[in-house]
Amino acid sequence: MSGGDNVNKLVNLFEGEGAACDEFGCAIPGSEDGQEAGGETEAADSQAGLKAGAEAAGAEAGPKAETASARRAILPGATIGVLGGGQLGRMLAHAGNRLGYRFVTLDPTPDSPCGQTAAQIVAAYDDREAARELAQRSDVITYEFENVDAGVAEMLERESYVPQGSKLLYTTQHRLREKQAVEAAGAQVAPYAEIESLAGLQEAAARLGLPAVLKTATGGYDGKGQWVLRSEDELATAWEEASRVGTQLVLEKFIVFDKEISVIAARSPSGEVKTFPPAENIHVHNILHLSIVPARISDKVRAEAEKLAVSIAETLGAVGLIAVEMFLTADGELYVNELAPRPHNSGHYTMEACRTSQFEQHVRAICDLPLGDPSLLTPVVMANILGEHMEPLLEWMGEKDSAAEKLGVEVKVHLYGKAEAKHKRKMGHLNVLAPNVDAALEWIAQSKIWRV
Ligand code: AIR
Repeated sequence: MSGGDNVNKLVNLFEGEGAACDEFGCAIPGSEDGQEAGGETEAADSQAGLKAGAEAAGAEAGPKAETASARRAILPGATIGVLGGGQLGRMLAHAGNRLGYRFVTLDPTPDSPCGQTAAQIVAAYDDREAARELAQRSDVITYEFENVDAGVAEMLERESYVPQGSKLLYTTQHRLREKQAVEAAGAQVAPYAEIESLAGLQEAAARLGLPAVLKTATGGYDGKGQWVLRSEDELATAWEEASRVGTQLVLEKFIVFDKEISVIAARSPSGEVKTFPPAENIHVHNILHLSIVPARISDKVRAEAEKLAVSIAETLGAVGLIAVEMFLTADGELYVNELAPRPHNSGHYTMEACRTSQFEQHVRAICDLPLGDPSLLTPVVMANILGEHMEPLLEWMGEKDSAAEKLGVEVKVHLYGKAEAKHKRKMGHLNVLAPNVDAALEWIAQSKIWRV
């Protein structure tokens, strides 16, 4: 299928307003569907699906179809291309497959988590030819992590259809740009300073006060590229290590928080916005360990956190999901820590606990379908499974779990199909559905899975 065909296949539903564009990513899983994406059959099916959609759109599709502000609904049967082939893409593909979409992912690792469920182009993220092939084979393109090559995303935006756009990706790939954007949306961030030298670090540490966190402006996640500085003696070593990474650096004042929470908002090109219930997040060694929902926060904070996420999604013109991580201080102040323009680990709880999962919502948003109801169906705690937890997890899976029965919890297992169970690598997660979050936390405390 050619790029021109892709455009022709899109259904134009004009709303008169410009489609705000910004970008993220998601990828795909598994083999349960036995899907072989790519190929002729897929193209034919895809066209049939879109044709049906075009007919349904009826008289609304008219001369305005030529305008740049056209809103395009991508209907089931179409193929969604995903830059990045990790677990986020995998779960995105699972949700999208159920709706009738096909997926193709671009990832350098053969048999990637997403590639096990979708067709895969095995190539580096900055391989422009491979990216063009992805565009040829897709009706719409999304991304599943921020560190995809911004130049490639921008090229794809120009040459194919990337409803998220590359601008939000460009913003969130860089901590300084991200902080400025959050401030522009009227939200608070921790006091920060750009660092260009050891002297600059010393000056900023004196001004902001210690403890503080030195972070690389680009490239870090799950605690990678971060140095917590507690005393002046640590500055020189941290500078030496951090400056070797070869990216700009930011020093942030350490916010003494009561809780870390996150809200995931979804926004569609037509401007519909919905938020998922806030999650209360517990990190261990900078990696998310638990998301507790409902978060143990006041109704006032809950409402404020949701309002803030909506404001950020709207001000930044996000399309698809945007996760907003926040610190909540003891006196009720919220500080935005980080944004992620994609499905987020702290939204995995939605898979069984909400009427619509974050993955389905992302598909709906980028395809400009009406958004699903994000309401919570049950209390839940999501617990991550890292490489070191795999052995005890597999052992537990073969056993009858009387603690779960006693506590009235139901444990849903999600594994990502990663070949190597490296220490601290995210391999899967459990959604512990429970009558209340205390029962779920009790089951986790009794389990042997996280005792390693
Ligand atoms: N990811 C993206 N940003 C943060 C996270 N956790 C997901 C994406 C990406 C995968 O982690 O799905 O593809 C990479 O995981 P790993 O274990 O290969 O580093």
